[in-house]
Amino acid sequence: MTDFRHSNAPLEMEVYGYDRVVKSHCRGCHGGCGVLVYVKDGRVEKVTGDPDCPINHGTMCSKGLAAPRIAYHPDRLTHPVRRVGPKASGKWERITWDEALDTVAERILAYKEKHGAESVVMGYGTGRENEAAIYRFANYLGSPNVLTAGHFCYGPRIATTVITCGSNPIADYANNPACIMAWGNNITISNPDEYKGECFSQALNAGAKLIVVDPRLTRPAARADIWLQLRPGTDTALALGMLNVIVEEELYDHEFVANHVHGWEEFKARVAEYPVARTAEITWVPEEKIRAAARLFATTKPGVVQWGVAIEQQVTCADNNRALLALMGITGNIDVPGGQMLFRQPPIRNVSQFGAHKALPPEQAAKRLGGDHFRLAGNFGIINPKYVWDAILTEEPYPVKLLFFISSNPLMTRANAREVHVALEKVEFMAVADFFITPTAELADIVLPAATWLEMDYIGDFWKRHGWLLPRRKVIQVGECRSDHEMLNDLAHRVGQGEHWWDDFEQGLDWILEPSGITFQEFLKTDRLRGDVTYRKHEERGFSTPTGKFELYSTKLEEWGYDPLPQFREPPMGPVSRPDLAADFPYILITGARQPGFFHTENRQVPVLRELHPDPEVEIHPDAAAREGISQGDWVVIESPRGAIRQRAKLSEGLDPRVVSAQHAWWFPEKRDPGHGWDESNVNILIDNDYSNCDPAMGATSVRTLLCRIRPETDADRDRLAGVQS
Ligand SMILES: Nc1nc2c(c(=O)[nH]1)N[C@H]1C(S)=C(S)[C@@H](COP(=O)(O)OP(=O)(O)OC[C@H]3O[C@@H](n4cnc5c(=O)[nH]c(N)nc54)[C@H](O)[C@@H]3O)O[C@H]1N2
Ligand SMILES: Nc1nc2c(c(=O)[nH]1)N[C@H]1C(S)=C(S)[C@@H](COP(=O)(O)OP(=O)(O)OC[C@H]3O[C@@H](n4cnc5c(=O)[nH]c(N)nc54)[C@H](O)[C@@H]3O)O[C@H]1N2
Ligand code: SF4
Ligand SMILES: [Mo]
Repeated sequence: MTDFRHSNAPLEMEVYGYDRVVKSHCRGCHGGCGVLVYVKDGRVEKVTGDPDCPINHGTMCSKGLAAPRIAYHPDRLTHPVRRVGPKASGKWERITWDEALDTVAERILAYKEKHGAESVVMGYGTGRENEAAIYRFANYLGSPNVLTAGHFCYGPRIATTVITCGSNPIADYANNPACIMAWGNNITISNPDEYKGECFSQALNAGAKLIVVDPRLTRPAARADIWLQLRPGTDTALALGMLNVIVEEELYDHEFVANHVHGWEEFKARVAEYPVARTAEITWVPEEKIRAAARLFATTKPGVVQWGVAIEQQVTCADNNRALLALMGITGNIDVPGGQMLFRQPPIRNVSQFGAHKALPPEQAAKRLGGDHFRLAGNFGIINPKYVWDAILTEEPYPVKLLFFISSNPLMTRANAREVHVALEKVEFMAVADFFITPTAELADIVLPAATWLEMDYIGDFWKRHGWLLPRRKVIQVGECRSDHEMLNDLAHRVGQGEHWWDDFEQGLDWILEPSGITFQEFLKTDRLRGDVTYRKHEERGFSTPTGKFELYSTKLEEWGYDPLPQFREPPMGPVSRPDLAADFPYILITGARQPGFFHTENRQVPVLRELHPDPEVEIHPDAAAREGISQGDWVVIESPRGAIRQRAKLSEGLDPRVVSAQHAWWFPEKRDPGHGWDESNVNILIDNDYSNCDPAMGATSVRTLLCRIRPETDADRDRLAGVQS
C-alpha cells in the first residue's frame, strides 16, 4: 500500500483502484484540513486526511469525510432557478446562468439608480472563504452594507485584538503550550478558525495542563485539570477575578508589564473591583477554583487561551475578549514560542486589499446602516442584522430593496427569526447562492447553484491568522454549479465594475499571489506557503496600536466614548437583571453548542450525518427534568417571552440544574413543504434581537444568555408547533 507519510508527497498520485488521488484542502467548515481526494470513473469516491498537512496531520471530521455525499446529493441545486409562484410557493423554473445573472444585475443597477447603492445589501454568514470577493463587489458598487455574522462571531475577535495588540493572537500548538485555557470553546467538535482540535489534543497528550471555562461538561472539560462551570454570561467577571489574583499575588510578567503595556495603573484599579469573593458570587464558581485556575495559568509557561464564540455572543462581547487578552498579555504569553502568536502571512495581497475597502467612497461609508451606534463594529464595517430588517420593514433611514445572500441561511441563524421572516417576505428582490434550496432560499426570486470545495480552485486559508496558505484544487464539476468567486466576477462585469475584476477569476488568484512572485498555477505545484515566523516582534517595534503598547486600557474605546477597561455587566435577560421574568421563565437558556455532523443549518439532508443527530435536542439536568415531569427523549416545549419551539430532552448531569442548552439552526429538509419546518425547532424564534440585548460596542446579539421555561409537549402543542394532524 502507498505510504503517504512522506513529506513532499506528489500533488497527484496513482493508487491502485482509483483513477487519481488529488491533494486538496477541505472547506466543509471554515476550512483548514489538508486532504487526499480519491477519484474513480470521474467521480469522487472518498476523501481522507493528508498526513502531511500541518493543520490536521491526516485527521478529518465527519463533515469533511461526507463531502462527496454533499456534492452528489440528489437534492442539490445544479442549475440556476427563478421562482414562478408567490414567495415560499416552492415553484421554480430552470433558467440559464446568463438569464440569472442578467436579471440580478438589472435589479442591482435599477435600485442603485433609484434608491442609491446602499439599498442593495450583500450578505454572507460564517466564514466560507468568499468574504473578500463579496466585499470587493459591494465596495465597487458603492454599498456600505454587507450583512454578516461578524457582529457576534469572529468579527469581535478581529476588532478587539486589533485595538489591543494589532492582530489576533493564535495558540502556537506546534511549539507545545504547557497550559491551555479553553474558554467558551469546544474545539474538538467545532474545529474552528485556525488550528483544529487535533493540534489541541496532541498538546494535551504531550502533557499540557488544561483549564476549561464552560457551563457544560464537554469532553475537554471532562479531561481538564480544572473545570470552571460558570454561570453563562459572566465571563468578564470571571476573567477579571482571575486577573485580580494574578495581580495581587504578583504572578504577572513584570518585564512585559513594565515595558509593553498601556494603562497598568488604571487596569490594576479595575481588577481590584473583582475580589475573588465577589467574583464567586457573580459567576457561581467557587473561590478556591478561581484562585487555583489563575495560579495554574499564570505560572505554567508558555500558556494559551483557546477562545471561542460563546464569549462573543453576549452583551459583554468586547469586554470578554479584552479581559481574555489581558490574561494572555500580562502573563507574558504574547508572541512567544508555544504561546499566543501574532503570525504573519507570506507576502501576498491580503483579504483587506482584495476586499477593496478603500474603493468605498467616504460619503457611501457614512451611510452604513447603524452608523455610529455600535462604533467598534462600525469601524470594521460590521453591521447588526436588525438594521437591515428594520430598513426593509420601515424604510428608515432609507429603504433596502435588494438582498443577495451568498452562503447564508439567515432565517435559521439570526435572532428573532419571525422578524427575519417578515423582512425576507417583504424585501422587493432577493437572490441566494447556495447548494440547496433552504428555508431562506425559498423566499428568494432567483437561486444560483454554488460549487462545493471539491469543485473549485482557491487559495485555502487566505483569510486566516496562522500564516499558512494551502492549495485547493478543483477535482470535479457538478451540473452547472459555479464557485461564488467566479459568479461574482461575472456579475461584476454586468454591473459596470469589470475594470476591477478579471477576464477569468484565476487571474484574481494570480493578483493575490503576485507579491510572492508566483502565479496560481505555480502555487498549485506546491504543498503550501507560510509566512516568516518571528517571535517577540514587540521588543523591536512595539505593537500596532495607537500607543505602540499592548493596550490594557484602550485608547480607541476611550475615543469612541466607551469604557476603556473591561467591565462586567449583567446579561439583560438574566435572573439578576429580570427577576420579574425569571419568576415565569426560571431557566437560563444557552444555545448553539456545536454538533459534530452539522455546520449550523447544513448537512441535515445527508443520512450519514443526520444519523448522528436525528432530532433537535435540548440538554437539561435530571433534577430539573424531574421537577418539570420530563424524561429522557421526550419532546418538550421551550418557551421564552418571544415564542415557543419544540426539541427533544437530553438529560445531562453535566449542566447546572438552573441552565438548559438548546441546539440551534434546525430545519427539516425532508419536510417537502416549502417552509421545511423552519419555525418548529428554530431556537432563534426565542431570541430577542433588540439593540438593548446587544453589546454596546460590537452590536453582538446575546444568544447565549436568555431566560426560558420548559415542559413536556402535549398533542395540542405538537399540532401547533409541528403542524402535525392528529
Ligand atoms: N441561536 C444561535 N444562533 C446562531 C449561533 C448560535 O450559537 N446560537 N451561531 C451563530 C454563528 S457563530 C454563525 S457564524 C452563524 C452562521 O450563520 P450562516 O452562515 O447563515 O449559517 P449556515 O446555516 O451555515 O448558512 C450557510 C448556507 O450557505 C450554504 N453554503 C455553504 N458553503 C457555501 C459556499 O461555499 N457557497 C455558497 N454560495 N453557499 C454555501 C449552506 O448550504 C447553507 O445553506 O449562525 C449564528 N447563529
Ligand atoms: N461541527 C460544527 N463545527 C462548527 C460549527 C458548527 O455549526 N458545527 N460552527 C462554526 C462556527 S461559525 C463557529 S463560530 C465555531 C464556534 O465554535 P465554539 O467556539 O467551540 O462554539 P460552541 O460549541 O458554540 O460553544 C463552545 C462552548 O461554549 C459554551 N458556552 C455556552 N455559553 C457560555 C458562556 O456563557 N460562557 C462560556 N465560557 N461558555 C459558554 C458551550 O457550552 C460550548 O461548549 O464553530 C465552528 N465549527
Ligand atoms: S474540520 Fe473542517 S476542514 Fe477539517 S475535515 Fe472537518 S469540515 Fe473539513
Ligand atoms: Mo460563527
